Amino acid sequence: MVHLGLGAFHRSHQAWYTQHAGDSAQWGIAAFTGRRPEAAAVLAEQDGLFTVVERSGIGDSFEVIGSIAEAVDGADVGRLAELVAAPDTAIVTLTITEAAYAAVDSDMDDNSTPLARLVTALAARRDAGTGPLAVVSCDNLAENGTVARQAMGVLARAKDADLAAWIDSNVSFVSTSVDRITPRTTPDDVAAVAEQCGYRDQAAVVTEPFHNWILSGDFPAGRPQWEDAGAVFVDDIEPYENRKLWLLNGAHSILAYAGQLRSHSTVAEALADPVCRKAVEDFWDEASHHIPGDALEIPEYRQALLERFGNARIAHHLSQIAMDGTTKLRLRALPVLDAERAAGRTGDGAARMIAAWIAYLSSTDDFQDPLAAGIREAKTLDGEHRTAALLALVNPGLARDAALVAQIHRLQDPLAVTISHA
Ligand code: CS2
Repeated sequence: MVHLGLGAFHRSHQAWYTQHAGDSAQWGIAAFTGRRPEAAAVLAEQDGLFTVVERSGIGDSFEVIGSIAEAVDGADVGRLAELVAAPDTAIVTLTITEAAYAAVDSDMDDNSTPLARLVTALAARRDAGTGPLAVVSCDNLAENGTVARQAMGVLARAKDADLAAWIDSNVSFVSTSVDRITPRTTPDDVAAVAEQCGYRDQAAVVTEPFHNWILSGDFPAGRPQWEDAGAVFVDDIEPYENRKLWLLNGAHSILAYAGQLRSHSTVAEALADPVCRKAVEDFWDEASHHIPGDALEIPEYRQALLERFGNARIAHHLSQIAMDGTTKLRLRALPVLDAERAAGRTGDGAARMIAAWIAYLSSTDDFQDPLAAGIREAKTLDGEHRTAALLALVNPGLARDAALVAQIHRLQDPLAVTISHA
């Protein structure tokens, strides 16, 4: 397997699942870095080995994971092409961030983005004649396999029409819903492993005991028996994706923006604030109208989320979740807002997530977003003009809807949240 986006989440999720597959001895991962190229050297020095610390509310357990066979700087497109072209390679998994799927209209040949690099590597596989394989998106997007296929299609067509046709008939794009709360590793985490295990592990990763992986699609060149580790293969992934993206990730975004406005720094702290918790539950009530039926056990799922978010032994920093808001809100707030308004309701719960983002941006200049330049420009405006300009970055249609602009503007004042729900 080849992986793009070697970070904490890959280590606690796909690498962990592969280690726990019944046939794990037959598989190894060559993992390429994304935003943090230094991660490759750190892991390479440890022969790819690292510790997964499962941190529950009452204690830690430690396990060394050996499924990463090679860790490579993502800029090494030569090595990527060689490995993707190799006959033994069956799967390419992706954790490249939600924003990376939108960034496909940049210069196609410069190999600076993960998907452009993958197109180059797939050309090498076509030339080598090593046959079909699966590309498995593990980013928090609805229908992420389809989104990956479309983005790759745009890039491949710009490069060479034959390659686009080859990808169409040889690459299976698998959609997946992934879940395991895994904050970025901190020096304290490294120290905890040193103390408990007696060795220094710079690539250790702290995660919750919970893990979930739902997959839908074909693996023409085979796959590890991930079901042995709890992965579930389904025909229709959409309800699972929506449940996870809206209930978990949507709540995270509310907590990230409203929580920081109210001076909290972690998910557990924000959830313990009744104002933030009410905002989350209001949004969940709205979202639940649009997730089908009993099979998805929404009340149990919500209860489990409250417990997972409440695990204060995991310091999940709101600042990490807050980044890339324009992309995340499109996926987490807009579908619920649209569905609620189409049903003749206000959508205040979803609108409040967007309002909290705007209020948060108004309160800080320290944010990260693919549309940061546009955000800085919008912030030079005041009042409803600012609200409209920021909404336009999420979706231009929102900004043209005067009633919605006024609604979201009104919901921004965190005091308004307090007064209406206290
Ligand atoms: C979070 C996710 O940072 C974020 O946007 O919402 O990383 C979340 O922790 C994971 O999807 C949990 O599976």
